[in-house]
Amino acid sequence: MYGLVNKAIEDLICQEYGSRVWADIVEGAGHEDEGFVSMAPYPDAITYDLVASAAERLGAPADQLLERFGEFWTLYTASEGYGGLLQAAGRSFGEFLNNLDQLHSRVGLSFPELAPPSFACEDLGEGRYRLRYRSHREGLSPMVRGLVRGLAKRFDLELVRIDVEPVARESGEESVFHLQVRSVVPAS
Ligand code: 1MF
Repeated sequence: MYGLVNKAIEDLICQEYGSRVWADIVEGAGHEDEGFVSMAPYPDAITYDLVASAAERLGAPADQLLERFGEFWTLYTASEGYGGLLQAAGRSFGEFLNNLDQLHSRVGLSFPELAPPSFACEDLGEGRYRLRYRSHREGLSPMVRGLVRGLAKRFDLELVRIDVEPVARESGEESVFHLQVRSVVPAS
C-alpha cells in the first residue's frame, strides 16, 4: 500500500499514545523506522505487521485498531491534501460511497500501484443502504466499518446500524454491509 497509509497509522498512534510507543511498534514489527514516504508503494506485509505489532503493544484486538484507523483515515486524508478529492467524491453519504471507485481510479492514474477495493452502494431509502465491498486484500473489513463511521460523521449522520455479511471468495475479501444512518444536529 502507498506510504500514505503507513503514515496515517503513525499519525494516529503518535497522536493518541506518543512517538515512543510508535517507535516500539515499529521495532516490534521488525522494520527499520525509515520514515514512510506517502507517494512510495510499500509491501502490504509492512502495514499488516504494523497493525499486529500495535495490537500486541497496546493490548487491543487488531480488528478494533483497524476500525479506529478507518475512522481516522477520513479525517487524516481530508487534512493531508486530499480535501478536494474527498469533496469531489460527493455531497452526500450514499453519493460518496458510490463514487469511491471513481475516486480511486483518479488516484490510480498517477499512482499505478494503487490496488483499490471496489464499493457499490444501493440507497434503500429511509437512511438504509446496502454497501458491497470487494478487495484484493484480506482482513480489512473492520477498517471499512471505521471508514463508514467516519464518512457518516463527515455528513453529520449517526451510524445507527452496521451489520456485516461476509461473502465467500477464493481470494481477497468480499462483504455486504447493511447500514442505517440518521441525521444529527451538527456540533457547533
Ligand atoms: O492500494 C493502495 O495503496 C490503497 C491505499 C489506500 C488503496 C486504497 C486506499 C484507500 N482505502 C483504504 C482501505 C483499503 C482497504 C482495501 O484495500 O481493501 C480507503 C477507501 C475509502 C473508503 C471510504 C471513505 C474514504 C476512502 O478513502 C478516500 C481516499 C482514498 C485514497 C486516497 C485518499 C483518500 C489516496 C490518495 C493518495 C495515495 C493513495 C491513496 O497515494 C499518494 C498519491 C500522491 C501522494 C501521496 C500519496
